[in-house]
Amino acid sequence: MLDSLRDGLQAAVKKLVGASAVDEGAVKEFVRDLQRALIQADVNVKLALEVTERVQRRALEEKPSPGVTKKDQVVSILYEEIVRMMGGEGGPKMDKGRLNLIVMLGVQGSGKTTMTAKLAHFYAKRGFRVGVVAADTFRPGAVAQLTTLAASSPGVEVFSNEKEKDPVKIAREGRKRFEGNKNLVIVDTAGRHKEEKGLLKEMKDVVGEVKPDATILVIDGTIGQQCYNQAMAFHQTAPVGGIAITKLDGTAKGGGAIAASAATGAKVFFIGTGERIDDLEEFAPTRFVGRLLGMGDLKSLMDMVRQAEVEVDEKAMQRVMSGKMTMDDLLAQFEQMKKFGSLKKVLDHIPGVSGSLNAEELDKVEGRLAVYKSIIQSMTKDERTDPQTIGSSRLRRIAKGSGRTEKDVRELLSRYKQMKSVVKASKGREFRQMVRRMGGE
Ligand SMILES: Nc1nc2c(ncn2[C@@H]2O[C@H](COP(=O)(O)OP(=O)(O)OP(=O)(O)O)[C@@H](O)[C@H]2O)c(=O)[nH]1
Ligand SMILES: [Mg+2]
Repeated sequence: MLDSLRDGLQAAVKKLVGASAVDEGAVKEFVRDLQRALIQADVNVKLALEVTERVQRRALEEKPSPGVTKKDQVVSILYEEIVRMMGGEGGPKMDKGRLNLIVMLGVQGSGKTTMTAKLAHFYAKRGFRVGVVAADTFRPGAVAQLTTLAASSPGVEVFSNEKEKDPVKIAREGRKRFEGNKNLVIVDTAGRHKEEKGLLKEMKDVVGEVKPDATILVIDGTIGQQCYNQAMAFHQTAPVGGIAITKLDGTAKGGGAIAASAATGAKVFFIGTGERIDDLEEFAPTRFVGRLLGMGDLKSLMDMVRQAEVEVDEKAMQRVMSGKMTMDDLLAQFEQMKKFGSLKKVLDHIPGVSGSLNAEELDKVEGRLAVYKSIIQSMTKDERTDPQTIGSSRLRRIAKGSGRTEKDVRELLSRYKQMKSVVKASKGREFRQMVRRMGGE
């Protein structure tokens, strides 16, 4: 599934990661590769340009956080921008304590009836009392189709009235029938040809009658570029609450999912991956994009990068950069480094994007950090702020207090000095090198 988009994006990422340096030229080439990959995968041209434009601007303007290489940063930006374009995580808001109403919309053959049955099954399994309403009076055999599909999920009840030709009335009757004894009602509607104004009007009337909590627009994932315009047309008639993309098991290129969600601002809630009733996946953009980019656990990587970013104390950073580092700052830096230690583990799981610190170096650092930490904790407040006041008698006291040797204390003091000058000289650029020095000799 989604082979074209995945191959295209992965090739672009691979090329970037293989580049000797990520300079402006490399970023621009990366962006061109992305554009090609997105457009070839049916993402609408305007949208592809928009997203790659953002990637380019951020890649050129933003600095990577400490401990993150430029390459990793650029790949994370791409990831974030695609996820953003897709509107983030989500599904319809459901509450078992009330009647939840969903109306399915979509053109002919998009997979509405199948999706209706899949959703009924999905929510019935999760303890909902589900009723479905067959409000498709256009397609011969529509009621039989829905009844047959729904029959494979016990507990799901189907309402139909084959004598009634007005879908609005059927919707009203169905709603009445299920009110009080169901907590989820899904209305399947007719889909005629997409150009037909009648469909949009009928849909508007049904939505007006049922007043659903959410409309779910069903889009055939194999229709490619048309996804965007189709989603847009529906959205202008009745606000689309969420999207279900079907037939992503076949030759679909996947760009449609991105385009439909961008056109409506609505999230993709579900994807259909086959004709069977349980060929349904809840859609998670982070996982979807992670899969596209071929990165297993990219989300946890992102979470850690973000966490590390949040916890960098800006003032402390300023002090460190300007050479006025205290022992407390140093201690805070140590804590940061430990995080990079675990970050490294995540980076290792990602092919081609691993960081440049090796595990042995980090282990050594971690061992020494524990020693240094206990020493700093045995210092007085004044000593921490101004370690130069530590003469030989204080040094003895600190060693004793921390249960470490005087040699350890001297080592820490000399590391401190060394670090202070290194950091000052490089203005923090050489953070990684600094970590290496800490593990030192
Ligand atoms: N491979 C595959 N086929 C699907 C999927 N979803 C639906 N289909 C098939 O697509 C065809 C149309 O599906 P329907 O559910 O009848 O579509 P519809 O939107 O209700 O069609 P109308 O009622 O005529 O507007 C059927 O043959 C389904 O079996 C899917 O996720 N994967
Ligand atoms: Mg149907």
